[in-house]
Amino acid sequence: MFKLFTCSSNRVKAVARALSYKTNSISGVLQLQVMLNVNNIRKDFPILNRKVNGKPLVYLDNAATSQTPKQVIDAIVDYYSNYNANIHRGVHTLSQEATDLYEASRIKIQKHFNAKHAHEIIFTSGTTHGINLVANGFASLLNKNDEIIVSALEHHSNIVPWQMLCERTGATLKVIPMNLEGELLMDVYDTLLTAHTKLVFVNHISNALGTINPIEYIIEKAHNVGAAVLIDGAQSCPHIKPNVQELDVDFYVTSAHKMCGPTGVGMLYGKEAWLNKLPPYQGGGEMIDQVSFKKTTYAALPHKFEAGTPDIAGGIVFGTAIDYMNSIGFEHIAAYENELLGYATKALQTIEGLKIYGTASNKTSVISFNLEGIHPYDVGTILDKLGIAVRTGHHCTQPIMDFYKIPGTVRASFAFYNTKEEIDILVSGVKKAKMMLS
Ligand code: C6P
Repeated sequence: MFKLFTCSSNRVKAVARALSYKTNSISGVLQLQVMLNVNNIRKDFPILNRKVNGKPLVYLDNAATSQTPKQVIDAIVDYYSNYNANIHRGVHTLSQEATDLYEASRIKIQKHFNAKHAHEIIFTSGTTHGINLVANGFASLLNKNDEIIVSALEHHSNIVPWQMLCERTGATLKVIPMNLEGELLMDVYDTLLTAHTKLVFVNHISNALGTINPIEYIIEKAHNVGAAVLIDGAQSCPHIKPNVQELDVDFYVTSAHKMCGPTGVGMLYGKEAWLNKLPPYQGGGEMIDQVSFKKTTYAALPHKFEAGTPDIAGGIVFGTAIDYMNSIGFEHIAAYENELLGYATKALQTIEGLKIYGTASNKTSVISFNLEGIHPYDVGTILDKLGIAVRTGHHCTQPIMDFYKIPGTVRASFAFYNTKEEIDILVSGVKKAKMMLS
C-alpha cells in the first residue's frame, strides 16, 4: 500500500531547510509529498518478522543500530561465498577482486558524501574509531594555550577522546551549553570562540534528544577564527545525505550500522590537507611505504590510516547499504520519519505524567521520555515483554541526563520501516507499563 503524506507547516519548512530536501510551494502553502511503500520495504528486513516474548517485534531502537535489509545480508554472504581474500596484497584473482570491491565501495561512499577525493574517505571500525583517530592526530599539533570546543549534547565518544587529548596537551575544553528544549545556545558559542580555538566538535544530530544542530553556522563561525571542525554524523547519516564539500567541514565521521550496514565498520571523511597533516593513528601492515630498522615511511592516503587487515566484507557492504538507502531516497526517508515523529509525539503526549525530553523545533525521529515517578529501566523491561524494543538509560550522554537531573530516559527512535501501527502498540505499551508500575 502506498502512503501519501502531505505536511503543511513551518515545522516542515524547518526540517526541509535542515535536511535539504526539495519542497513545492502550492497555493502559497508549502507542500511536501512523500510516496513510501512501507509494506514492501518491510519485506526487505527479515528480522521484522520475528517474535519477541511471543509478540511480533516492534523495533524502535534504531538510534542504537538500524536493522539490516536482505540486500546487505545477501552481499555479505556473496562476499564470503565468492570473494573472500585479503586485500591490497595478493596478485591472485580472489585478492584482486576483493580489493576492487573494497575500493569500489570507498568510491560509492565518496560520492554519497560528495567528498572531492576517494582518498579522503578512511575506513574505520565506526564513529568512535574515527573520532579517536583525529583526536590522537591532534595531540602533536596542540599546546597548553589552545582551546577545544564541544557541545553539551555530545555522546561520550565525542567527549572522552577530547578530554584525553586535553590531558595530554594541556589544552582547555569548553562546552557550548544547551537550553531545556535541547537546543545549543549559539549566542554563547559565539563568545566561546577565540583566537586560541583550534578545534570544534559537535554532533550533527543528538542521539539522546534528536536535536538537529545548526552545523552550517557552527562550521562557518569556527572557520572565522581558524579552527577546524569535526562533525559526528552517527545519527544524521540514517536520515539525511550530508554534503561535506558544501558544508566545508574538515572532518565528518559515521558508522555503517546506523544506516542499514553492518556493525564494526564506518568512515572518517577528512579534507586531504588535514589528513596529510595528521600523523598515522596505528602502525602496522598496509600503512607503510618502506620499513627498515632505521626508519619507516608511511603510505599515501587513505592507507596511511588503515593499518592491518580491515573488516573487508563490512567495508564492501557499507556501499551496498548506501545503495539501498539511496534507492529509497533520503528525501522520502526524512519526510516519512518526520510524519512518524509528529504522530508519536502527539500520541505519547496524551499520557498523563509522561514528559518528553528534547523538544527542539528542529529534530529528527527520536523521542526520549519518562513516566513520572517510574524508572526508565522498568518501563523498558515491560515494553520488552510486549515485544517492543526501546533503549533505556543515559544513552552514553550522561551530561545531558545531569542537565535534566534524571538518571536516564526511555528512548524510542523510528526508522523508515516503522509504521504508525507500531507507534500505536508503543503507546498502549507505555500506558500498560504506567498502570503496572504506578
Ligand atoms: N550511539 C545510541 O544508542 P559507534 O558505537 O562508534 O558506532 O557510535 C558511537 C556514537 C557516536 N556518536 C553518536 C551521536 C552516537 O549516537 C553514537 C552511538 C548509540 O545512541 C549507541 S551508544
